[in-house]
This record gives sequence, structure tokens and C-alpha cells, in this order.
Amino acid sequence: MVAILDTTLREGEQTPYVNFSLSEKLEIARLLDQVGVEMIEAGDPSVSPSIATAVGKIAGLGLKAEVVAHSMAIKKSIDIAKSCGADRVAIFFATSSIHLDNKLHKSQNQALEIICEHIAYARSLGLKVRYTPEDATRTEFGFLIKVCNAAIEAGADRISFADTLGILQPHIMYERVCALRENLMPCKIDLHCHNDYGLALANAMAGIRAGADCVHTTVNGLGERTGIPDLAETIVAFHNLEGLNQYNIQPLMGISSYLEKVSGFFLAPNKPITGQNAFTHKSGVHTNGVLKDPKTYEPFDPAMLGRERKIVIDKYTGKSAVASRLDEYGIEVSPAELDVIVTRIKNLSDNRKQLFDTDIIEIAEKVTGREIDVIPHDINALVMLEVESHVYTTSVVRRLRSFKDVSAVYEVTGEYDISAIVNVENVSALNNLIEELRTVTGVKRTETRVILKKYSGIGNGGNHGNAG
Ligand code: HCA
Ligand code: CU
Repeated sequence: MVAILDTTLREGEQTPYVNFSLSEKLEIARLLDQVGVEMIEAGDPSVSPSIATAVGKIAGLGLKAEVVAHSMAIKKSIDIAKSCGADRVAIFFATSSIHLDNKLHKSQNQALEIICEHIAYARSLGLKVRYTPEDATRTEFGFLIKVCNAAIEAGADRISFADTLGILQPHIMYERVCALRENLMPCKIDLHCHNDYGLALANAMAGIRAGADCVHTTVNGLGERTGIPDLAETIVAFHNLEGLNQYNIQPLMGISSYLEKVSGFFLAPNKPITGQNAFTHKSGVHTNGVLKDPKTYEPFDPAMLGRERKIVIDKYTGKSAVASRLDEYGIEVSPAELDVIVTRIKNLSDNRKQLFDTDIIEIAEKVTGREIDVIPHDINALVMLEVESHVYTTSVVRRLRSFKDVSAVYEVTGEYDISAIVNVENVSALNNLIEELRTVTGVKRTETRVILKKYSGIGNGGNHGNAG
């Protein structure tokens, strides 16, 4: 039985330049509880008063998940964790000689004493205790066992095997966890795997195979440097590959987009599971296969996450994908017309980065000689923005360019100061995006025009969709 501790609120908030407001933290905790994670690490309350407030409020939400406060081995910090109402305190104290000698300036024996004293203190306050030997994976193994067993004797019922620098490989993780199991007194083993080599989830899965109990995650893989395993990847991988089915999968996309919004940290399109391209197919061979049977190129059904497969139309596209796209719009063409349309698409997209449905519809119109009266599913829109008079227009432009759905930004003359081209999947995404654009500091008002058809630029390489 695997458990998940999500630490978006603690490790995740350690992501460079990311800070959550109190209401965002409460929402994140509620969403995590809907997913069904067993533990929520809500923060280290001694770091700042606002973190203490948030941990206290989260502990008061009455969630199903156990609420964990992170803490240094300092009595005052443990007191604050207790006063916040956390169920458990996770006390961390490094054990590797690099950390003991160069950061903490403590001997192994001094460390052992400090660790045990603080665990016993937390237990005396009635808190459950996890002990984290920070940098465990670079700690001399004999000392690690000694410290962890002493911690268990002092009252810790969980040990977090922290790969603080993400240096393990799956086969080594497997061996280490087997050795921990052989040498440790009874306890639960958590795996806190950093992703410095992109091995975090693989390491966590190997550790679970070897008998560990719990994986630490964050939404969107946030965290110090390159973060730790992504919640959605972890849940879906364990569900599909290991048959673990205790979590709700449907809220995962929503929580991922919520975190994108409140962290300002956007996912790479090729990110597994939640990335924009996770179920998008391009080459003729792939799209032809997927249209005949999605199992040919999809490891699982995107509907599991409430997602849909997408097929990109461009020069790699074969006839079946174009026919299927035209069919979606109810556009009928003869086989000969289809041939010409595909040829035009291939020629056109040699000079263009991306073709939109408007382009494809327009090509079909030209080839068939009929006017086609449909509105494309994907939406291109022109958003005009007026900027407050005391704000630099360029600073607003800079902000706008960081939105992933904004493909081009122009400073313009006239009633409005800026015009932005946006490209989104549907009307509700357009609404959300406009709402967000309105929250950019300095934006006074906006006016949006949905682009119904695009006439200029076709065939001569002009494509505003990719400028900027
Ligand atoms: C850090 C501490 C930690 C703690 C992990 C844990 C790590 O370096 O900020 O308590 O399980 O990576 O060692 O995040
Ligand atoms: Cu960490």
C-alpha cells in the first residue's frame, strides 16, 4: 500500500520566485484533499508568521489528510508547529558529513543527540513525528542506520529517506531501501526524491518496490531547483503501471492549472500527463494509427484525466488526419479535393510554424470553390488593452509575453495601447485568459475580438500566430 505526502505548500513554495497567498494555500489544501493524498505538508511555521497562519488554518479545515508541519530541530520551532494544530511534525537534521562539517559544524555524536532530544520533545507535546535525515543518500550508511534507529527509539514512526540532491539511480534506490528495511526498527519509510537528473519518479517507484511506504510529491513538480515528483505523474504512473487505485484522478488537471496560475510557473508542453502535448499526435504515421485505434500511440485513454486527444495538422500530416478534421466541421470534400488540400497544407506549412483551423478551413474553401460557414474550434482572438497612464506600457508588455496563450504582443497607437494575439482551445479558456489579463498590474480595460477568418499572410509566410 503506497501513500502520498504532497508538499506543494512546503517544498513547492521553496520554488524560486513562488509564494502563495493564504487563500491560495487553503484552496490548494482542499484540492489535494479531494485527490485523496494521505498527508499534506503545509509548511514550516517557524519560517514566517504568514506560514504559521496558513498551517494553522489548514489544520483547522478538518481535512481527511494528516496535516504535517516541517520543522528544524529547534524547540521553539516545534512549539510553533504544535500551536498551529498540526497532526505531525517533520523534523529535519542533516546527517551527511558534507552537511555536518561544512553547514552545521556538528560531530556525528552531537547530531545524534540533538536529533533524539528534539524528537522526544515533540513526542512529549503529543505530536506524531517524522524524522528526515537531510542528504540521507550521501550519508555514510552505518551512521544513517544508527541515527534513524535512535530517532525511532526517541519516538519517530516515519523516516524520510531524503535524496536531497537527486543523485540516486533506481537500482541503487532499490538496494538502499532493501538495506534500510533490513536494518531499521519498525517504521514507515517516506521517499523524498529530488529531480536533479530527471530520475525522481523512477527512484521513488524503485524505492516503493523495495518496501518503502510513501512518496513525496508536489503539484507540477515544484520545489527547490528542479523539484520533486509531480503529483499527477506519480498518481497516474502508480495507477496504470502498478494498479494503485486509491486516488481521484479527475481533479488532477484542475489542480495543475490552478498551480500554474498561482505560481506563475507554466508547464513545458511536453511535460508528461498534464503537459499540453501529452495526447497530441503529429506525423502522418502516428495520426493514421491513432485515428484507426488510439491504442496504437496512446499509453492510456486521455479521458481518464478528462482530456482529449489532439491531432496537429501540418506538413507531416497525412490524408486521414485532414479528412477527420474536415469531418469534425461537417465539411464534405471529394477524394480528389482532399488530395489537393493535403498538398496545399504540406506546401504552406513549409513556411509556417503552426496552422490553425481557420487556415485549414480557408484552404478547403479555396480548393472546393465553396463558401464554408463554420466557426473554428480553436480560437484566435485579438485582445486590445488600455494601460493606466502612470504605468510603463513596456512593463505590461513584458508581463503579457509571459502568458503561454499569448502568441504576439504589439504596442499600438489609438484608443488602446497594446494589442495581443491569443490562441486558446475554447471559449471558456478565452474567458479565463481575459480575466487573467485584466489582473495584470497596469491594465485598465480590455476589449476582445474573436478572429473568425484570417485572410492575410496565407501562402506568403506571414503568420502572426508565432511572432513575438
Ligand atoms: C531541504 C529539506 C528537504 C527535506 C525533505 C523531507 C530535503 O533541503 O529543504 O523532510 O522529507 O530535500 O532534504 O526538502
Ligand atoms: Cu526537498
